[in-house]
Parts: sequence; C-alpha cells; structure tokens
Amino acid sequence: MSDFVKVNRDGDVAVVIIDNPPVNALSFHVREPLMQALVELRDDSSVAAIVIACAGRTFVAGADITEFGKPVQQPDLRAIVATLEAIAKPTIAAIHGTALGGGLELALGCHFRVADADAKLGLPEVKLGLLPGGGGTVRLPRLVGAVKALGVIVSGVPIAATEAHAAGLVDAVFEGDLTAHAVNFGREIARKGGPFTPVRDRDDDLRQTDLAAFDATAADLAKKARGLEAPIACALSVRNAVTLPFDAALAAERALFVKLVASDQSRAQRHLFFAEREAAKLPAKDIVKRRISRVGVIGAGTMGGGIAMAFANGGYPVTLLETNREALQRGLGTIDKNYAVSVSRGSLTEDAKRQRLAQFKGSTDYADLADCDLIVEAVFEDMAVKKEVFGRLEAVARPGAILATNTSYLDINEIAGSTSRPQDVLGLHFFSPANVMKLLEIVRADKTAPDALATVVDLARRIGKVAVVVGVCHGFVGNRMLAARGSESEALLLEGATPRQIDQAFTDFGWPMGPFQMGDLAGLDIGWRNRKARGQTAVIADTLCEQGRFGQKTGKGFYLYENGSRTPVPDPEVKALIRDKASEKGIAPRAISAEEIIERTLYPLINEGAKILEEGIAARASDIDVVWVNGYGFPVGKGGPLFWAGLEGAARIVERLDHWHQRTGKDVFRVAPLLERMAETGSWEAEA
Ligand code: T1G
Repeated sequence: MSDFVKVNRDGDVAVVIIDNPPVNALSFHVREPLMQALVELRDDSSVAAIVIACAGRTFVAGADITEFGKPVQQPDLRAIVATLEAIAKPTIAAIHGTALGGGLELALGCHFRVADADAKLGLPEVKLGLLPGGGGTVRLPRLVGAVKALGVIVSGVPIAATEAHAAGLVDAVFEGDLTAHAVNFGREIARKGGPFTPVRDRDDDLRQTDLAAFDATAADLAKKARGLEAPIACALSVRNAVTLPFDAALAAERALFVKLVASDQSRAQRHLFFAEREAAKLPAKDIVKRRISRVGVIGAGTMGGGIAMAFANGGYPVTLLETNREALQRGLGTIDKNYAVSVSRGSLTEDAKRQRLAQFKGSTDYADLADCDLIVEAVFEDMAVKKEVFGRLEAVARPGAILATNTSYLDINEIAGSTSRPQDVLGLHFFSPANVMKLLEIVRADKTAPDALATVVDLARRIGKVAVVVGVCHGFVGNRMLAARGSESEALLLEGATPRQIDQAFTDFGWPMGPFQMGDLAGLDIGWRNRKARGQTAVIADTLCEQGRFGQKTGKGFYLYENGSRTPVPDPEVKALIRDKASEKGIAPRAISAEEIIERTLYPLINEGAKILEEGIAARASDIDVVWVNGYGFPVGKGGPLFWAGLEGAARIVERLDHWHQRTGKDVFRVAPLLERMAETGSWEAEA
C-alpha cells in the first residue's frame, strides 16, 4: 500500500489504518492510497466489513490546512466520502483522539461510527473562516438534527464521545482496544446482514425540522458573528440540508466553501492558526526542560488570584502567599467565589471545584515557597517593591526554581540584575482576568537561561495559554503597542470626535468594544496612576479621574452607567468637559471621519509593531498578531495588526502616517523603516 495507509485483515473484516503523523491530516499523500484501498476492499468479495482507523494519537484531525490556497489534487475529500458512502458492505469509523473537520466528514461517510470513551468529535472549520467542505453541513444534521448540527458547526467546539453517542452521531462508545471492538462490531453487523443505510439517505427526521425555531437559533448565532462571514455561511448550509435535496445541498455547500477558502477572512484565520503554533517555537531545539511540580504565587489580588487559578486549572498545586492572613483569606475567598460562579453557570462541576480548591495552599511565610519549582510574583507594580520580593526569594527559592515577575511594564533586566541568579529570572505577563485570557507574554531577559525559557513555554501550553516570547522594553509588545494606539485618543476628542464615535469606529472595524468603553470597563484610575508615575497627563481622562469618574465601577466614566447597568450611555457632562478643555486650548471642533479615527489609532499601532520587530523585541511579525488577537481582541477575521497591514496596503499606511506626521509632528507617526520596507517588498522579513 503506502507508508501512510495500510490495510490489515482480521478474518473477513478489513482494517484500513491511516498513519500520517502528527494528526493524521488528510493530505494528498493520504487521500490517494486511501481511495485505492477503499476501491479494492469494496470489490473484494472476501471482505464482509471495512473499519477505518488511525495510528498515533488521534483519528483524522481534518483536511491538511497547508494545502488550502493551492490547486486541489484529486482525489479530494468529497470524492473519497462519495466512494466510501456508496460501498454496500458495512463501513465503520473507529474514532480515538479528535475526529475534526474533514476527519469527522470521513467518518460521516461510513455507515457507523464507534468511538473511544475519551474521543472528541467536531467541525471546527468556522475557526479557520471556513465551513465543513466535505459534506459535514449536509450529513451531520441527518444524524443529530438540524439545530444540534447548527450549534456544533457554528461554534466549532468539539463534543465528547458520550454526547455524540447520545445525539446519534456515534453508534457505540468503547473502553480498551478500540480497533478490536470496531472489528467485532463490524463482523456482528455484517452477520446480521443489511441493507445498511448511508447517512445521506437518513433524512426522515430532518424533514420534520421546525424551520422557524431553526431560523431563530441561527439569527441569535448570527448576532455574535461580528462581521465574520463563515458563521453565516455555516448556518445557511445547514439550512440547505433541511430544505434542499441532498445533492443540491452538497453542491451549495461546495460553492460556499470555494468562496470562503479564497476570502481574506479565512486567509487571516488560517494565518493565526499557524502563527499561534509558531509563536511557541524557540530557536534552540531539544532543550531539557526543568521539572515543574509545584507553583508559588506571591500576591493574592486580582492578578495573583487569577494566575494562581490558571495554574490550578492546569492541574498544578499552588502555594499562594500574601503579606497577612486577612489579605490571604480575601484572595482565597475571591478564588472560591470565582469557581462558584463557574459551577452556577454549569461550566464546572462541584467536584471539579473541590479538586481545584484542593490544589491551593495559602501562606504568609516566604519559607513555604521553598518547595516551589516556579514562583510568580504579582505584587504592586513598583520597582522597589518587586526588588524587595526578589531579594526575599533569593533566600528561600530552591536552586533551579524559576523566578517570574508578572510586571506589565517594568524593566525585567533590572529586576534580574538585583538577584544573584539572573539565569532563573523571566517575565510571565498574564492578562486580566489571568484565569480566562489566553495570552501569556513570556519575557526573556538578557540573562534568562534557555532551559528556563523552554520550561515556561511548555508550561504555558499545559495550562492552556497561548505563549508569545517577547523581549524587554517598556510594555513589551502588547502594552507598548496599546500606548501607540491610544496616543491620539485625547487629541481626537479635543478636535471634535465623541467617545461614542471613536468606539463605534472600533466596533465597526470588528473590535469587541472601543477604547473608551474598554477604559470604563478596566477602570480609568489604572491609566491615571500609570500616567502620574511617568509624569504624563491626559487632560480629559485626568479630569474625569479627579472627579472620581473611574468608569463602570463608579457608575460614571467616559459614559454613564445608570443603576449599575453595564450599558454605556453618552453623558452630556463629558461632552461639555471636552468642549471646555478644547476651547481652553483654542481648538475649534470639526467633523472627524471614522477613516481618520482608524488612521490615527490603528496605523500607529502597526507602526509601533514594525519598530518592535526592528528592535527584535518580537521574533516574528506573526507573533505580534498572536499577541493582539489573544490579548486585546483584535478581530480574527483581519488576522492581527501586521497581517491586516498587508490587507489594508502598507503603502497607503505609510502615506497616511507621513500625512499625520507632517500635520502634527508627533513621533508616533514617524514611519518605521521596516514598515517602509514592507510597503516596498510586501514582506515583514527584515531581509527579503
Ligand atoms: N492540517 C495541517 N497541519 C495541522 C493540522 C491540519 N488540519 N492540524 C494540526 N496540524 C499541525 C500543527 O500545525 C502542528 O504543526 C502539529 O500539527 C501539531 O498540532 C474539508 C476544510 C488536532 C486538536 O481545524 O485543532 O478539515 O507546529 O500543535 O495541540 O471540511 O492540531 O508541529 O509543525 O495543534 O495536540 C479542520 C486543527 C481543518 C483541526 C491537536 N481541522 N488542528 O492539537 O497539536 S479544515 C482543524 C487542531 C477541514 C474540511 C475542512 C489541533 C489538534 P507543527 P498542534 P495539539
């Protein structure tokens, strides 16, 4: 056969084994021998049943995403599924690991599906800006019903084997030797005799679908699409499965797929898929990582508590240290409350909550950190305080323990230099809420040991974080670019734009919310404190803070939040304040377009990203995209700021930055040489 597809015989049952590490993607070098094997087994009268299984850690995890955008090599997945589905003898997919995308579509071409108890099944194509293009939107509804299929396909979230079994997607769930169970299942089925109904013909229930209920569900889901085309296409294709004959629905699915796969949004989302994996790769390979069994967290406030939860959620015992019992109890109480909220929402069982809480050991004594292999400090954002903490860690941390700071801005080289073990020091910059936000900026200081870095990059994956390794500068990658994005906010207000207008320009772009609504959510006092520490001012935001208007938490910020509502309402008082401050500065208000708002916020964001790349603070342009999508809500359909710069046109960005630089003289508009280069070459690589 081939290195990628083998056929074993167990009596009259043939077992097709796909072996294409690491995830058995349906690459062309798999599809060709697979098709050949299916045709031969179909025509072999000594074969009573056919099992399709996979070697390695998972059933087929999808089409080969690297093949998209290239000419399709036949046979494609649809041809394989059509051939498979036309086989009269019983066909059984034996699913372990994750049957995803084209993998599940292959399994849907079988008469039966059996799964390992730990298996997961899903159609995550929507996360790549696609829809299942191998018949998934037409076959899945025939097994689980249109509304259930709609939820699975539009969310892209896999379901467990037990749920799949209950829904009718899987015919049996087994523990132990799955292939042996599948063979026996097939032999038994063959012995009983057919005919065996292919999925395409199982549409009796589908015809009973309550289309009004379906459309209502689809409309709700569409509201969350936020400008993404794929979720809408997914819903339409599932609806076609209900209203159109099978082959017409299949053809319509194909047409939708062809359109999406060529779209900028899908290119952007596929870029991010690989970018996230690239970001976790370090230059040095095969480094022996340090053992991490127990984690210490210093500080049980918002960040410290969230960080402690992130590790506990990842299965690590945590020692949580505070300066006194009251602060410690307060912190542990907040953690308990957070888990209780998850239980009330049904996202965590009571038992899981107990297990998570059992991971925590509280202390007010640094000596209790002696058995920790990683210690993360999340104390007050002040260099002297941080140095004092690291000084005390020197005395108690075991040799080889990694000492991490959660600082957002401070110079980690300076912190490391204050210790006798700079090789063990690095930054773990979590984003609030740390137990929820995926992004983790891992800050390598000048003397951070390669094995320490490799250890925390691996650890990040284990606790479900998206890690990006960054260098030391003020604000690292994310916050440094955030400052650039916000540098013109006050000027835009003083010149005539309202907070609502600026926020609207952002949400129209695809951001979950605009900068002023975000400021009110996070608390305006945080920025106020940072500005005072750096001797900076922002006349509007400072005045609001002086009036005690910190945002949602005080019921007033840039907006009003009436009666504890979280809905921002424009406040005439803020409008008047802006007008007064503008007239004090002799600025006459003028109409400001959404286009100007984007040019004076997102173009400086891109420009700062180019500077960060030039300085080597980020290793790749795609790392910066990963930071912004996972840490700040940059719209996935635009691929991150630097990917979007390619879509927007770097030459135009350069031209507009030059315009605003001439008009304002502000350094934030001074075009970075690498951005100039990108405009000329179309590549962010320093040397093309
Ligand atoms: N194609 C190509 N490469 C893939 C791949 C895929 N489908 N999935 C993973 N890889 C690579 C990945 O880049 C990495 O490479 C290595 O495998 C390990 O992946 C027609 C159109 C299966 C849950 O979206 O969700 O089918 O970095 O680090 O954490 O309708 O991989 O080692 O060089 O993620 O254990 C639909 C995508 C495709 C599933 C395993 N399927 N994959 O997670 O490993 S579109 C998906 C995943 C499709 C059809 C449509 C995860 C995983 P490298 P990893 P992991």
